[in-house]
Amino acid sequence: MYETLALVGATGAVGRIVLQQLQERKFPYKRLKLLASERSVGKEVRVNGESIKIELLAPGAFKNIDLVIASTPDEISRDFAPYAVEEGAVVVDESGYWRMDPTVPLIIPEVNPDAIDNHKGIIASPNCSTTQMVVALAPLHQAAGVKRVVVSTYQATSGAGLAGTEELNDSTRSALTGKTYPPKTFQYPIGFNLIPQIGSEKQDGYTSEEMKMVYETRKIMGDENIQVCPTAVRVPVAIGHSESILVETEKPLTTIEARRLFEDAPGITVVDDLDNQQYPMPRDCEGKDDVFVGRIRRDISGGNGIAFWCVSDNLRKGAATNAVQIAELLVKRSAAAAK
Ligand code: 11C
Repeated sequence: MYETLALVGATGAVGRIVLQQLQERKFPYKRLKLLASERSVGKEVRVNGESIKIELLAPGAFKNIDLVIASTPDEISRDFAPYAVEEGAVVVDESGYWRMDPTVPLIIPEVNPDAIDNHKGIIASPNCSTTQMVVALAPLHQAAGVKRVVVSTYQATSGAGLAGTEELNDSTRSALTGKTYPPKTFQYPIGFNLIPQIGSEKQDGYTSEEMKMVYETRKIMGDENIQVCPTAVRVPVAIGHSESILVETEKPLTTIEARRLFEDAPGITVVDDLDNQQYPMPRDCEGKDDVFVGRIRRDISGGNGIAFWCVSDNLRKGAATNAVQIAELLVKRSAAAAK
């Protein structure tokens, strides 16, 4: 049923990985169309040994397309997704535009796969910093009920696309050669620096990136009572978001219980042996699809709290991998329904 596929945004930081993932995971499509804005039309992209020309993203482009995976800025998604659905396609969207729309399921396949059945043509994939946190919180929530989360993120520059990574390189090079660097993508030079602002001011002194972590977490976990206090920070790392998370649960959890819950959960790899200096780091997680959890310990400040450290490749599980997993889930569900 999902045999003809369109990818919107194939040349972006995430789109490139979606293409790789479709091949690596042997996604069962018969025909692939690549769509983009005028700037990229006519460029050729090699997929599975075949050269595919990028076509224009415009009304009419989705006729005879079953499934779309899209990695575009919010405004592009706002404009094209409705006509893609009208033309008969199901859209798996990685932008932020549709995520909080009550008619659009927001899906992490390991966490809330059943919510996909309510889709009306658009399915949203969460923000990268939300995805890795919620994959890690889900098993704790199921066992002990998550009440409150305090999270600080250490987010890679590739979260801002190819331009973010270029800016990390240029700004680091400038700093090393004593030159001044005028930032273009970030608010300040990111080389040898940290920037405690991702996105713009949204509410009560929290940024748009931070508020995504609040609202998307509640929607995916299906619990409006979960309280999240986030601080999102950009760090001079190219790939791999890291998060320091303190979670307070309804029922108490020991460190051993929490570690076992993480170990048994799908999509999580535990790397946790402080004595032997084993914990997840972005360099080790780059190119991998799991969410990595370590430094698991009880909250010594009191209450039913577990503190841990969580790292994931923001371009993979944070974006491309989750979107391709959503597409796989659709294929699986439609095959099961056809039986
Ligand atoms: C960042 N998390 O690291 C952002 C990028 O809503 O999908 C992804 C933004 C989004 O800058």
